[in-house]
Amino acid sequence: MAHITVSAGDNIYLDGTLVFEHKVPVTVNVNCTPTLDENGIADYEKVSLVISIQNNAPIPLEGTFLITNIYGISTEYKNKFENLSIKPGEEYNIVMTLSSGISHIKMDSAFLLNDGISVDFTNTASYAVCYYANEKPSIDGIISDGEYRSKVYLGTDDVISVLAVDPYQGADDYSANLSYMWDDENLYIAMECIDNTLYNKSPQASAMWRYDSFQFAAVYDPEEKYESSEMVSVLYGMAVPYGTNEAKPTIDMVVDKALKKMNDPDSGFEGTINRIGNSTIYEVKVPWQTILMEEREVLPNTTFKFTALANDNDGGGRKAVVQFGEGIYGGSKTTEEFMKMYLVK
Ligand SMILES: [Ca+2]
Ligand SMILES: [Ca+2]
Repeated sequence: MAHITVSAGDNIYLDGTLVFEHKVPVTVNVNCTPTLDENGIADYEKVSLVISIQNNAPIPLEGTFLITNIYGISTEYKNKFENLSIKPGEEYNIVMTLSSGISHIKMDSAFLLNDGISVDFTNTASYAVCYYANEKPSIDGIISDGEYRSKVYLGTDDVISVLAVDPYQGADDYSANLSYMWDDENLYIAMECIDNTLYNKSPQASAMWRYDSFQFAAVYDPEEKYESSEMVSVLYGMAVPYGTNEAKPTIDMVVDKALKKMNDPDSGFEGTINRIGNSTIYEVKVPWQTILMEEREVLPNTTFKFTALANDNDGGGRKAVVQFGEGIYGGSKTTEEFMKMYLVK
């Protein structure tokens, strides 16, 4: 609010109060959750996509909700919801049941109010299930058939997973398959990167992100009690130890809030970097002790926040990344953008 007076000498041309008002009368939220069966047991193979349209205005919200695009799902869906009338302070939910295989979803939508105003929205949501390792994988840089129970392809058809700088030439240039599992002691991750040119010899550990390398960050916080900056974040790749000429697999701690340092020789961390044909495979065993910030058990049917990213350099600097969840590339290092993974036994 501002009081404005316009005058010249004794003449007053304007003397009044100007009120600037900005109100978004409608908000849209998108979430993915496992579907509950009739006994209230979560079915992790069936995902519910819940779109909540909230009326924040003091008067009823009337109009049409239009979904213009949903990236990341293959299910047919209804995209036009006409004659909606949402009471003040209330919300209208659209629920879609999707098959599994969902990881990132991006939705563009609009609410067309009956008075002619249109409000546009872009929302993202994620869904991931990390299955229990009934048999421990071997950390050998080879991903055998059936070795991992949870897998996701991070490729060019996904609007969120590939961030490329020109000249990016598609899936053979850079894309990835991420595999993961958990058990009572460890988290297991294998990132297979399809990369036409290997360029991974970093002169020092902290610069590995500029070369072909792998990064991940995690926090076990099912109660959501930690700050968004509290996590463990690491960089894994090939770096040349000081005073030598040969690059070797190296782990560099970027953010470390855990009970035990992952790069301590006795932490229990194991990692392998392997090159097979046009693929580079990063396979790691990460003890929960190097992620947990306090002594506690990691339990099934809880959530775990995780993000992984692989960097591509083909000789001219960092040119592409593939990511699973967000929060590393943008440099924000906030757990709010991580994947919320359901730990399932
Ligand atoms: Ca293996
Ligand atoms: Ca490369």
